[in-house]
Amino acid sequence: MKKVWTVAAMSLLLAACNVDEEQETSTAHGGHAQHGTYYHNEQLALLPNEGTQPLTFPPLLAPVSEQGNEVEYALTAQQGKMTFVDGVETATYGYNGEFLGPVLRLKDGQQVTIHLTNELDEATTFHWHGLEVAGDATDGGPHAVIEPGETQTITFTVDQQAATLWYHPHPMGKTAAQVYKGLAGLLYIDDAKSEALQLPHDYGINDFPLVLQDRTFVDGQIDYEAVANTMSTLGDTIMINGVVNPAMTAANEKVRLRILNGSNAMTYYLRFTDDLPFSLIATDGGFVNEAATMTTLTLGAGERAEIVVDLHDFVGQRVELLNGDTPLLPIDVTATRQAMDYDTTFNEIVLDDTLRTMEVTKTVTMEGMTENFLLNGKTFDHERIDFRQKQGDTEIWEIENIINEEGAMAHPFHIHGTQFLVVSVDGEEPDAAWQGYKDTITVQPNQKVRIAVRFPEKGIYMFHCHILEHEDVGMMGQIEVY
Ligand SMILES: [Cu+2]
Repeated sequence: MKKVWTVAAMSLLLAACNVDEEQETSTAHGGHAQHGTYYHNEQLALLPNEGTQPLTFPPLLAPVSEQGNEVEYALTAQQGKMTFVDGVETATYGYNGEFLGPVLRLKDGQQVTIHLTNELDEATTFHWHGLEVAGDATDGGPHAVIEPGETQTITFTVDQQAATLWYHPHPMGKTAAQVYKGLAGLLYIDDAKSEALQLPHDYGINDFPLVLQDRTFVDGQIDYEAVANTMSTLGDTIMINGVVNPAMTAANEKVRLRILNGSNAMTYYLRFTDDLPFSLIATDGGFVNEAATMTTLTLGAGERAEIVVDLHDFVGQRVELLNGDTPLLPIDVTATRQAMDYDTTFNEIVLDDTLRTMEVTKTVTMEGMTENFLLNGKTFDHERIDFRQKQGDTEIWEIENIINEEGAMAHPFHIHGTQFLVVSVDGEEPDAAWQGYKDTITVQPNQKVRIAVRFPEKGIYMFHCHILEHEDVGMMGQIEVY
């Protein structure tokens, strides 16, 4: 048994407070918090979902043009209006709509052109989280600013395996507010293998996107400045795909849930009623080798997972997706389809001895809980290049979440422009949840994680904490890939 400081930041309604306590716990591997250790405080922040609104699914973005392998899209960041609270019009942001954005569905090998328009009153960027593209304006980091009224066009060739990625703004110091107001969308990559696999793939029928977010409404408004908390802006209200108090209906078959933690700061501890087992089939960057049966899954801010859950035995019943013990999403099961047998073998990821025994060449410490959020003891400087790495080379990075005088909390560590493999967690094999390609890992206090990182493209990329409040105050560094 190892002693770990368990410290979580919570905000309940508008009040925020720190909770410090020390607990005996075994080491949490692969982001799996043991029951009752890291999340009890965060859970307090979320009200149970009453399931009063039908869940909707974002539209699939239609291309502006498509010719053979070349496809062209247009995305506009704009202001909008929604009704979340009865009788109140809420000012929002959205992509090509009032709130959130459409699903952009690309295929491996496609030559893609996207016209990016900013119709907001403030500067923004369009970042493709998890997409392996050049680290220039294409990646959409804080350097790739698009001013109000401007349109910029990016082009790239999709060169990565099938995965559930996402897009969101990344302007320096403004990311948290813009995402909170509604700028986020899903980006699916399909490839020949994913199209051939036997898996639920009917969008909105048995293959459901779930964008998990939390908000605190102030007089019915999404007022980021009023609720912002540098430690972590945690809401009291769950919102899925932009729907407050959602409930969904599914047939009595195996359904696929593509889950994005699109929250600013919240970590979700996902499970189903009565600990119904489910299969993890994909992580951030693609399919896992073999479907992994589990009953709980931890998803920090920015992380994704694809799971398949079998609803065959629940006709006429309500199965609930939970966050710890709090209802997140009721699923009403109808008897309209039959459960099929699906593939359970997907990928051929090899974590060989070469990777396991390679020396660590880059180390990143993460620290901070209340005020000073630091990577390697520093805050972001756009004129400082923190690391350099050669295009195509694999290097072992060691990410450590250290405890300092402020305390400590879990930090989701994200690197742009790469899908990496977790080599070890505190010297041991990662759990199933971290055995696929990842671009974001939620590292617990005192945890040390080694990852094998390779950048297929060149440019300057960000690496940062994906708690957006921490990112905005500079818990971010830059790597130049040459
Ligand atoms: Cu952080």
